[in-house]
Amino acid sequence: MALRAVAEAEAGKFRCGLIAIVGRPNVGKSTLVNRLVGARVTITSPKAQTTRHRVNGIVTNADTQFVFVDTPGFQTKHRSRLNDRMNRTVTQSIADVDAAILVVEAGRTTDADRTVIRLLPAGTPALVAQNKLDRLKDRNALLPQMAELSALDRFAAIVPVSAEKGEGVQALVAEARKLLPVGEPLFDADAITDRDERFIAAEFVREKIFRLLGEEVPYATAVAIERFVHEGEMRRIEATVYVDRDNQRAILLGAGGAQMKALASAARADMERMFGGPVFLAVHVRVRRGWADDETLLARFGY
Ligand SMILES: Nc1nc2c(ncn2[C@@H]2O[C@H](COP(=O)(O)OP(=O)(O)OP(=O)(O)O)[C@@H](O)[C@H]2O)c(=O)[nH]1
Ligand SMILES: [Mg+2]
Repeated sequence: MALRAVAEAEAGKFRCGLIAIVGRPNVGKSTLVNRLVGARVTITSPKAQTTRHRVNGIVTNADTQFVFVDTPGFQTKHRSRLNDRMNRTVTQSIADVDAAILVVEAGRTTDADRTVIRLLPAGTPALVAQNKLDRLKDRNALLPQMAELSALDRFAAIVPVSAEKGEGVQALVAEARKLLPVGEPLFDADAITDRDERFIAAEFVREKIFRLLGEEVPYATAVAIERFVHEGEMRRIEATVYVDRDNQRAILLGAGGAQMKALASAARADMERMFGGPVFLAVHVRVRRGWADDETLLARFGY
């Protein structure tokens, strides 16, 4: 069948597929996934390297199921086994998807972006989202970036968006649909993520650490859920935050435990909203020197 005939025959059919969201750290990949899904399924913060896992955000409508695969920002500096794992998560994620969306910062292409472009498998159709459009004072600044990216002859479309404000996101979704194969849904129509409450609970704690603490401590922490039980309507959750050194433990706790109290209370509020019921949350802090290079601990954190 000629290509046009195939396209026409498939036009009205249900489509479903995985779309990896990739890019350098901090360009807004997770914010975009949350915007696409309409819920906070993956954590975000102003700091680079917030995302450490692959997380699916699922959107189902009358004719399509989109499985958006959030990935860690691709690192160009390898300093630990954790960083190696995060990069491996990116390369593995893009190896088994139907399409990819490269997220760049609107108007600014860097060498780190170019490195990510080289990682995209040749046969995988891809789009570019020029994100943070709301920050651009002059939209003409989009043009040189569009020219550079379209000259690569690699992308089916280049779409300016603001993940934060929502502008352009519907246009991106329309382009993304065109890249998906005809097929039955992989997840239930009401699913928004493939991750369970235990994972989400740990991530909400980690998000608060990234948002509330300075430049050092977030990168020295990992979170494990020790206990997650239902008691009637209530979820009783015990989390342990691992840090690398004693002084980081002190910073995390804060004077009289005030920092930890604020952190746990913000994480608990998010969990209650997401899980739709009361949560009792206890957070402990433990020092484990060198955890980011310790295979056993990394496995325990799911990295
Ligand atoms: N102004 C503006 N800020 C945005 C937009 N999208 C994301 N941000 C901000 O950019 C920062 C990084 O967002 P994330 O979604 O965590 O970025 P990421 O690419 O997932 O980062 P990593 O997981 O660390 O690789 C956050 O402070 C977001 O609020 C946008 O469209 N406009
Ligand atoms: Mg992220």
